[in-house]
Amino acid sequence: MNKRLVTIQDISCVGQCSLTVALPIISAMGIECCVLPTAVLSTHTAGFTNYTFMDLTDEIPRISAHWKKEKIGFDAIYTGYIGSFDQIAHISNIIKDFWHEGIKVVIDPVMADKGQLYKGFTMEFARAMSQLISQADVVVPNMTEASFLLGVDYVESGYDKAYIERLLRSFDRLTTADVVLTGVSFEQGKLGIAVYDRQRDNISYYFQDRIDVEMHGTGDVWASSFTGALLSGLSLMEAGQVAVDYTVECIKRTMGDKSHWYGVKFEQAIPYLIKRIGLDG
Ligand code: PXL
Repeated sequence: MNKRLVTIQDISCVGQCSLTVALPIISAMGIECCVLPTAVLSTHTAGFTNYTFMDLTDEIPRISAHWKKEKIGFDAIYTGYIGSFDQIAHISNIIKDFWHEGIKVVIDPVMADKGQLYKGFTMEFARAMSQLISQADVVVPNMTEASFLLGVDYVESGYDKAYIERLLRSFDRLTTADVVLTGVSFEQGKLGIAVYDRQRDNISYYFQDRIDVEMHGTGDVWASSFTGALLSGLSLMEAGQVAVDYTVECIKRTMGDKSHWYGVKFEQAIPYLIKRIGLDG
């Protein structure tokens, strides 16, 4: 059955993140991937300087109004990097306008990592994002984003399962969504996800061996493959595992090439991803 998704985030023309990652990955997974670009940048903002930026905020309601008129509907809405309060307000309206029974709204609250907000993001923005996630079915923050959404101090390491479970259950006051927390680590050599399945009232974990390199765009690779896997019918945990394993494959294919510092070579691992979700036969 054809599934149609719309992803709402910027297009960074060079840099292997946001739309240039979501569109190919989700399409390769056999899902029709419509796009709603929120801005056009010449590159992403992490490591490049003097990048161009064209804001498309005013186009967002015009584009969605046209879709409404054409009676276009979606099986899922997946949001990533969002640049402003106005964009959050438009996206909130789109989720209301396009909502129907069975739609999956996946919100990746892209705004921070390693204890720090990304360039241009503020605490007020984090508060607005914490309101937007009330409209989600699944939220996929990293540890830093979870802390900003909940208004608690970021803890880098040394926490235990009880801490993670408290953190996940704190989302109950913001949203009824399932939460998949990324970047969880209880021991130095392992890194993975904590999956809070609200319907089953269950929290479970999945880890891979930690690869000691930092690479841009891995959050978007993870979230795109997770969303594609979820929409393909995998459970929350299965989708999370596929996304972790695919992200690791992408990192392995990029390591050792010092010139490739701005993203991961996710394209080369697409055959692996397709095989994992059983679409290769
Ligand atoms: O990968 C998230 C992302 C998306 N879009 C832009 C970014 C970043 C991360 O820095 O700069 C423009």
